[in-house]
Amino acid sequence: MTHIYQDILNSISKKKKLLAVLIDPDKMKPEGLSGFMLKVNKSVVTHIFVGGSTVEENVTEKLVSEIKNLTNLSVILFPGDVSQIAKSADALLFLSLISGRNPDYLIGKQVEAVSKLRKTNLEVISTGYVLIENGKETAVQIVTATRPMSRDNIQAIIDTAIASELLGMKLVYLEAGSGALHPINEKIISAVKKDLNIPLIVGGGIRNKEQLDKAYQAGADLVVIGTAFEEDASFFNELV
Ligand code: 1GP
Repeated sequence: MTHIYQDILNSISKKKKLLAVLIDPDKMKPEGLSGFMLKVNKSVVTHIFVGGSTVEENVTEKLVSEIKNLTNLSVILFPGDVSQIAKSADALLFLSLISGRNPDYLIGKQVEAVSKLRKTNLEVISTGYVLIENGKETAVQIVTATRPMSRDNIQAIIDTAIASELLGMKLVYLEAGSGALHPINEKIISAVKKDLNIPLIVGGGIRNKEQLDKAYQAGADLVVIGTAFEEDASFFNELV
């Protein structure tokens, strides 16, 4: 069993900011993986997240084991569905979509996952997943049939994040959605961070160093970037 959560806490206590690259099994071409991973290994990326909203059965397991052969970084599942549980990964974000009111994504899928998790050694990290509107409809919203939270109602976002901490969750993930028009704004990040005592992940729509730095300055402990790396791998060099 890994100690990824403890390592995240240790990094935060040393004021080290963390960066995850998100690899979507539905989008990553097998022939492009080794070149992509070379760039990841040379970059400032600290974690690899694997997951997507619509991924075919069995694709994730194969991809994760190939990734593990190509890097020493921790691979953390960020699953859109139970079928994306892969035993060769190191850890799993056990997500509950607490911004929505769809029981399937609050607790149904989690119950379904347990029999699969029993057959793995994955470190399971419970995570309150908060989807916030970003200017366009996102895949998460469509697949989960939930509405994102309004970015204007910051108090409701804070209360949702704190509720997940009070429920005993270990991380909060503020999500604008993959390819979001507007990343989560600094006002929201800093307001949530001020009241929260567990690590804060921020992702969705971050496409340049300035946006990344703003997220860190506002209080994100770990930032997740997918699309910007997928579309232009030279983005890795920008982040030195
Ligand atoms: C999506 O937060 C992640 O779940 C990353 O989003 O692809 O927009 O970087 P991007």
